[in-house]
Amino acid sequence: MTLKLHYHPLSTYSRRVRVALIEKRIPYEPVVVDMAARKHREPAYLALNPYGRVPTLEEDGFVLYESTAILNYLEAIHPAPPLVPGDPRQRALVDMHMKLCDLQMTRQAGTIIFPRRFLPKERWDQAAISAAAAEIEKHLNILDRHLNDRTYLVAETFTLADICYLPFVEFLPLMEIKPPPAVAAWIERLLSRPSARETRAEK
Ligand SMILES: N[C@@H](CCC(=O)N[C@@H](CS)C(=O)NCC(=O)O)C(=O)O
Repeated sequence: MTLKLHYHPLSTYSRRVRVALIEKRIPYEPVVVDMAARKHREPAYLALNPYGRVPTLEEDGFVLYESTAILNYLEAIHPAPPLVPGDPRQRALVDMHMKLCDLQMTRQAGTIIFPRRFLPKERWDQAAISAAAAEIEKHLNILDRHLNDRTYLVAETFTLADICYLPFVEFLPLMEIKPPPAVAAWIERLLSRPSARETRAEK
């Protein structure tokens, strides 16, 4: 059984999966998709993932995309060490936070991170960037109240919910968003993990 991960080193969503693979010590074959050369838009890759996005996981003919689905699959096939709590309520809370991360943070972050990383300033949509930043700030204030007396999002252990946020919170300085105190402390905990250091994007 060989796991192949099609990814890009600068991709935030791919980094979620790379972090989980490292945390769980799962061997895999990394396959870099040369997005600068538009390989993700070519028929060979679209045959795997018709949305032309990374990451995509491939395992003996089984193909899975969407980072959160991949995270849940890795948890199912490699339950140890666990990245979700066994208790059904705690597990449901992990799912809730994973969903909220995509709804309240990553979509908005994409509006800011992509142009700031990859486009010249003249092409930035400042109104869209400001609106997205305001939404993220509102969300971080909610998270701050939640994290006030907690180490991680759920059950005092590092879970898939924290992993979902990890690649995105690294870009708060680039987004010119200052995290409130409990969020800042949590971010420091996340980014100091060896799996975070090992997968840090260059840009
Ligand atoms: N919802 C997807 C998002 C994946 C995604 O948007 N990946 C970006 C790279 S970080 C991508 O492939 N973008 C290329 C494109 O949309 O053309 C997931 O969770 O995997």
